[in-house]
Amino acid sequence: MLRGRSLSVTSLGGLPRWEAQLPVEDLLLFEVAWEVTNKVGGIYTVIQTKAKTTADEWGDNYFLIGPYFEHNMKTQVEQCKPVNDAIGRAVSTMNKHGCQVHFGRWLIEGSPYVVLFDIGYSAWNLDKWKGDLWEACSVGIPYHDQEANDMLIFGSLTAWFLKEVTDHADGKHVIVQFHEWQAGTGLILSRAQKLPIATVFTTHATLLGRYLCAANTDFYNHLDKFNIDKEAGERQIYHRYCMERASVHCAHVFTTVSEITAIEAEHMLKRKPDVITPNGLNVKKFSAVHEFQNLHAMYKARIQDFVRGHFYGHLDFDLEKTLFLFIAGRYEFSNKGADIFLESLSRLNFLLRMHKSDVTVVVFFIMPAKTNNFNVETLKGQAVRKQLWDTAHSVKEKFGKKLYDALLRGEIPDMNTILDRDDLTIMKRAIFSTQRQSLPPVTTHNMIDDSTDPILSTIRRIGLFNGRTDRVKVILHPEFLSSTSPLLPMDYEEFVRGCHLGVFPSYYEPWGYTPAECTVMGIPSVTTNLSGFGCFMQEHVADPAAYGIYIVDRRFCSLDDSCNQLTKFLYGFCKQSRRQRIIQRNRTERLSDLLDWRYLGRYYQHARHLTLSRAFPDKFHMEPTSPLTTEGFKYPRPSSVPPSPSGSQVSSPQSSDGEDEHEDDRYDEEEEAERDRLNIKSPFTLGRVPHGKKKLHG
Ligand code: U2F
Ligand code: UDP
Ligand code: G6P
Repeated sequence: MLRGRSLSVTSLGGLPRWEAQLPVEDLLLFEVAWEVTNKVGGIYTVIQTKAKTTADEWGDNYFLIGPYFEHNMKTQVEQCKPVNDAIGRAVSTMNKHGCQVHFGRWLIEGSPYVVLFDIGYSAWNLDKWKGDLWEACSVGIPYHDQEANDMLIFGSLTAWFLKEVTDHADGKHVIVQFHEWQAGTGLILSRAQKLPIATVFTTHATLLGRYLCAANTDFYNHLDKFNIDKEAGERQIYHRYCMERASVHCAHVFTTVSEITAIEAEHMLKRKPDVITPNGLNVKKFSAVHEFQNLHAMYKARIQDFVRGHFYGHLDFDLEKTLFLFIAGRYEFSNKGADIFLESLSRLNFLLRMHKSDVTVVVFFIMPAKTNNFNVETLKGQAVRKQLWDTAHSVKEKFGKKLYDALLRGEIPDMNTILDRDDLTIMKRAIFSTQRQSLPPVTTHNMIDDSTDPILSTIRRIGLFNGRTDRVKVILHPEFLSSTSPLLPMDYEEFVRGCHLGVFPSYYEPWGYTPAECTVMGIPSVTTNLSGFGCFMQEHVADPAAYGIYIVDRRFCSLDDSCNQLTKFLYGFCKQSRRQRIIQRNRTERLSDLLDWRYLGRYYQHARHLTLSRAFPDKFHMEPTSPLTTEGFKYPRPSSVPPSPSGSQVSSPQSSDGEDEHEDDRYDEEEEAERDRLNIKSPFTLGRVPHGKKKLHG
């Protein structure tokens, strides 16, 4: 097995400053991932959101390599001819030799070039490629693991392609960044062939970390105690683990998405990452500062409508005093923290009832599971709501017409007779139709594994059945959201904007895009100190809770204490007035700059510098000089917050009893924002890589 150099971790704060910018016109940059144009999970979000800043910097010298799927190609890619000669030759040579390589522009922001390999079309060569991999690193792949076999085909095609490109690169140096073990075989095979490329391997999670956490092991306290080969073998992922570990050790530069995953990687993969590359987003700022608040109000109204239908016959709670909470993502019950969320909801329900709170909490679980479509009761709810709406509308029309006629005659109509007996009958029948024998359903779909489903089983155990007296109501929507859904026609972004709080108390979360996405939309969220995002916020924000980022401690305390802390956060959130929530949302949104690729992209730039200097030390003998000055960069505590908060409630915006004073608040908040702006330098102005004059080539 080829071994990369052993290097020290470069922490976020201590990122070195390079003397000059890379001469991108003399370089070619490739990023390889299974999720290029192919949405599976978070890596797609990384690549898709980063494309704009990378394409802006690299122009026509930036290419993404991924798998070809007909549907993805048809819907996302515009086919075109490669302008670059080396790429053009590589594509046509491979196509002449029995492959199907597609080239085009990915129709996303930045429209980067993509090279897509048809995996099935090249499967004829699998046995030979298995031999190549065995020769390169003595890793064999069992025939029944189709996914691993597909990854081998993908990697072999990638290495072949890179060979063709480097053979005709015309003096251009090539950097290739491979994401996750799925793309890693390409790296192993390229290095075995000694291709002249500078490589970066980025892991977004480790295979063993994911498996061991899902098995409910006390992972973080036993990091150095696992017999990793045995664990991988017992889970029948030994060959995948070998592919992952070989990729890590073959790379010139190894990176991961957070400090916490760096520690995990050091133990599970036996190499310390060289650079942490935190995940960013493509942040769009609205021209009007309060636009995102208006969007919240608009989409909240849509969620309220759904809730009206879902809880028909049981709408004895005030929707204006109802808070919408949600958890969303892959259905990994304990890794994603759905277990402690449910436990805390049960405690929250108790607290709200005990304190006779008039606040109701409706909690959505958006986690895909196997279903047999929507259930009848849920669909009926929306039909009943629509029927009531239609009844109200037709009675209103009749009423309006009679009123209008009376006014034309110069009369004030008699309100007691303006509605006739028929109208009253229609209305009474409409009300009768809202009677139901059962409680509002806990799930919107017929679940295939209803009796063993972990969320439903826990709900049964804690008894959160949407009863009238429950202040916490639960709705499991076991499918990702879509604007074409007949039930809740909203896409995920609209839904998030309409909610009050995202709750992501994950145990295993290398980064965690969901709370980051909430932040840039100005929606507060709960995260943990075991998620990359949570640790990043802890490092860069002085009082995260004041900014609407609640960080649950899942690392240094017991499960019960974590539940208590989460319950405290939730209860504190429920006690906020509308005014406080508006102020808090404004603060949350102010953190967006920190998560923008325009800022975080620099860590990728750094990794590229580093790999060039290691792969081609004669040409790129660049050594980092002074550290970048992001060290110690922190959003200060908001100016209106008392100096020493002792809990979430205190560090929340100042209390007010009024519920509808938001117009005034905007003024206060603008003042506060202005004061803070004077204190905070935007992260963009800190530690900019200077435009260097120095020539980089040796
Ligand atoms: C990390 O997340 P990943 O997306 O890399 O996690 P994977 O396990 O590799 O892929 C997502 C899985 O979820 C499934 C899909 C994959 O097995 O089949 N899935 C699904 O079944 N249905 C869907 O609609 C969506 C996904 C990491 F864990 C995060 O913390 C990071 O934020 C992320 C990016 O760095 O990488
Ligand atoms: N997501 C989505 N639709 C939904 C719920 C979630 O597209 O209905 C997306 C969400 O926007 C996020 C991703 O799923 O980008 C989950 O990413 P995260 O990093 O939180 O977890 P991962 O699945 O990568 O471990
Ligand atoms: C936004 C809107 C306000 C609305 C408020 C409701 O700020 O601009 O008009 O009153 O949302 O906030 P809430 O937290 O109660 O949903």
